[in-house]
Amino acid sequence: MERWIFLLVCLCTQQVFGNFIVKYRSGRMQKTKIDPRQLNAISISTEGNEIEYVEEDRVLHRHGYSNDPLYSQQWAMVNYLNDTFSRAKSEVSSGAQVTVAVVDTGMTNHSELNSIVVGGYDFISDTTNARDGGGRDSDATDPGDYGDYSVACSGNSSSSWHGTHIAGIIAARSNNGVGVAGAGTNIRILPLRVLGPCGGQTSDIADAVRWAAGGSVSGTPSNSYPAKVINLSLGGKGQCSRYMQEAVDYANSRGSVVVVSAGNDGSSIDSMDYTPANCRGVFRVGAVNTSVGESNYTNYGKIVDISAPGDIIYSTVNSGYNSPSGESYKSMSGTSMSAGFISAAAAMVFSENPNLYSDQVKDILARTSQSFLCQNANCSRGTVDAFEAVIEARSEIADASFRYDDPVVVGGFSSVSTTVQTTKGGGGACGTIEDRSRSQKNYFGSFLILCFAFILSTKLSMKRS
Ligand SMILES: [Ca+2]
Ligand SMILES: [Ca+2]
Repeated sequence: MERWIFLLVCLCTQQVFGNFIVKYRSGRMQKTKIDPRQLNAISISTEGNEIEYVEEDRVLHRHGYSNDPLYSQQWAMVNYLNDTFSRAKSEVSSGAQVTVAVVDTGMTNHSELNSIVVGGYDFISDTTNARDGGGRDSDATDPGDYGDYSVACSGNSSSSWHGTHIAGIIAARSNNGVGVAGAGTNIRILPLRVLGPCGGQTSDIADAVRWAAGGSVSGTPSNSYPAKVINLSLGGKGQCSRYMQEAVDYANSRGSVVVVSAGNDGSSIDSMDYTPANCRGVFRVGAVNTSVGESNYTNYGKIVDISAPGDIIYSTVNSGYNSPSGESYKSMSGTSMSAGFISAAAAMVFSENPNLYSDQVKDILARTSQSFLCQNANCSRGTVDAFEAVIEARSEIADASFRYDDPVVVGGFSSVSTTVQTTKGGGGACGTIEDRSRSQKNYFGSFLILCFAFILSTKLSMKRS
């Protein structure tokens, strides 16, 4: 008897689940939840007003959802600030193309990136650290930053594929039925190789920044793809080098935003010299975790401009342990990843409004950022809201005289030095503190184990009862 009542309730409620559009010949439209089987009743009740057609009142969703199979694991796309990056991508879908320079370990062959990679250059001067048989050249391919007998300075036994990971965060192809979705769109990636197994020399990194912005560097051909955004997910302790400061100043004068990760020491960089985050005119990025709270490893301080997702970020890599092999995916954590998200957001602001000056772009990103749970007294100004930034950019009028309120000024938190430094840490790519390589298979394995444990516990409890 109870089962029949349940079935009856189901049938009754089923009738009101659908929404329908009833269009009358008179032109009138009526919304109804009435089951189509009762349409005769409607027709009669409207006193002969003839129905032209009836159709389901379908619910449509905004664009920005993804058919990329790893998308559900990209919390920074799916769960962060009401999927702000996906919404921003929808807003700028018809915007201008923007070049983002990824100054990092170089690039590997990857179907999620190949079609958007342009130009590129290898700026590593030291032939041992270069691991490609020579110094600077036009091939930005990442041969791997693993440590071995020839380069004992590396702390990594395996290669990080850090540059490929950052590029994927910024702009991996979306809705192509493969892998992940990048945080940005309308982006071309200019890969510039500066980090080898032993990190990278400041002189090489600074030259890459200058060249990325369209400047000339002795011994290199001109750059056909000047970058509006330059991503530096790297750093090391020390004062801002004068040579680096000159390169950053030049990039800013050409209208480029230089995005720099704040580092992963869990320390205040107001009191600890950490570079190039302490250089004047860079845009410094800290990390937030999956709960949109300050990540426990992130550097912080008044000089940190903005925060972005940094924990467990899925992106493109290579499957090779040492040398490149096939394309792959894995998650990494760190302010390096956060910088990638800011570069994507900055690129989309430029895409929406290509006339804006770099100081305006930084200001828009900082101004539209959202508050987050801060463990320390001096967190960044907020965590990035890419959608709000893009909307704000739409109505902003280009202003060459506008100056972003940079917390690092001449004679401020740091001074410049003439020492050329080697930036080391984390296997060359400082900013990555964690490497949680998990294949889909591993997730499926964990799922099976959980299911098995659940069934077992259910059977055990059933036996007891
Ligand atoms: Ca080389
Ligand atoms: Ca994809």
